[in-house]
Amino acid sequence: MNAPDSRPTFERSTDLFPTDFVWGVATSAFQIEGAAREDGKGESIWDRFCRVPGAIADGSTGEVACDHVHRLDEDLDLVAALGVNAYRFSLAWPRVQPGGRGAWNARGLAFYDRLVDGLLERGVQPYLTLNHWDLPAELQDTGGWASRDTVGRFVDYAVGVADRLGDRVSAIATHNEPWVMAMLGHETGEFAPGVRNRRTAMQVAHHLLLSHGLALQALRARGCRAPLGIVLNLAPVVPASGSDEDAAAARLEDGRLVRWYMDPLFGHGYPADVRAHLGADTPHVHDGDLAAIAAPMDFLGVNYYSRNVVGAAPGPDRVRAGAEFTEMGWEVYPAGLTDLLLRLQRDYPVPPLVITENGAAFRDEVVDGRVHDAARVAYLERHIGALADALALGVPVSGYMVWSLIDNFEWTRGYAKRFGLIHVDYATQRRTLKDSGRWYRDFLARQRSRARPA
Ligand code: IFM
Repeated sequence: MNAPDSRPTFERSTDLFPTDFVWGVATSAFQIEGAAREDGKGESIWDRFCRVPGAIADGSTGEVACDHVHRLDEDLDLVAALGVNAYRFSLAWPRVQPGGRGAWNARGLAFYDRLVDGLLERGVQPYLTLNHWDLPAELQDTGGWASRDTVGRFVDYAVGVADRLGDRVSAIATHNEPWVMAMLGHETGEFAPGVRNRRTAMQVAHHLLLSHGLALQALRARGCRAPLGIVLNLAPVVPASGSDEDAAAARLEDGRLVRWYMDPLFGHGYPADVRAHLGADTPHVHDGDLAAIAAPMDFLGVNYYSRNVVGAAPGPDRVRAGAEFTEMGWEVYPAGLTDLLLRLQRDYPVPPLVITENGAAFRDEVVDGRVHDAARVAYLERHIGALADALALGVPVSGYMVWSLIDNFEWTRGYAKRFGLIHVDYATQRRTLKDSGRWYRDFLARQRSRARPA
């Protein structure tokens, strides 16, 4: 009989991860790069939006951010030192094609050549995202994502990038979180470009999905061999009480957040209940659009932070009494990741799933050269444990990436919210590995040691 395994549950459950599991960290261009007006880069809608008085909580911008463009080698060394085997980053479209159409910027493309080659030299797989929100401002001037013309511009951009980098990257995601771009950018107007119109928001969501599907078709026709997919922000949506009203509100919110994207991506078209709710705000869909959106994907990226608790009327909910919250005000709810993954597998013929973002903002301070972010360590450990649970139940998950490699520009919250495994002192640009970064590094080393023959 084998001796009982006396290791802690977390260690035992993480034995489940296959030795070729993709472990990574993630960032996005606008949030870290800086160099906003250098080397021929064009203006993005976020460059513009940051100048709107009151738009960003601390009045900050992405002009310098983590100064990543000037510190590329140092930052890639930090990626490698964590022992990850993948790094997810995005291209700033206006850095490589300043106006969003026509001429390409050789210096911008050269930067991403260096980034991709630098990862490969360090044994790290590049996971490329084409659009993490920073649309060229010139395209906004001609209607932005509300205009069907932008769909074609995006497909051209995707083909140009894939022609240049596609042979060296391990994955290409078209868009990051279309829900955010559509709803926060065009319904509530909290995010760039700051439009407040539900009809426009739903048309934007449709154009994002359409451009995703057409880009996949175009890249495959071009012979691009990198696995292709999209990244969605998803969450289990839970009613705030047992009332019928709250159940109906949660069902509708699930429709707007999850089914509005998942259903058409997997060939079911837009959900009827949400279309009925939207009425005249339902987007205009051309013949053939839904077939294009349903182009088969090689992977689906899932960004998970928390569950959504939804009630028919605003007010406190009992569901989360006693819960722990991050600095973003998001509930720490690891079981939601297991629930979500099981639900995706149950309801859709999903391709391999990659957790493309998971992480938390906490109030971090450097004390004697260390950042003791025990709450983030606990968050990561519990979520990786929840992922192991999903794996044990047979969900096809092939990767997990922490958001984020490094503290960065947290959109309308400015620099005050810190998600990094690495702390940034923005006055000096000094990087300090947090305890969570040490923890992840050591966890990954243990994962690697399992891969070696005994
Ligand atoms: O920082 C963002 C990221 O850009 C997209 N997903 C959520 C993160 C935390 O808010």
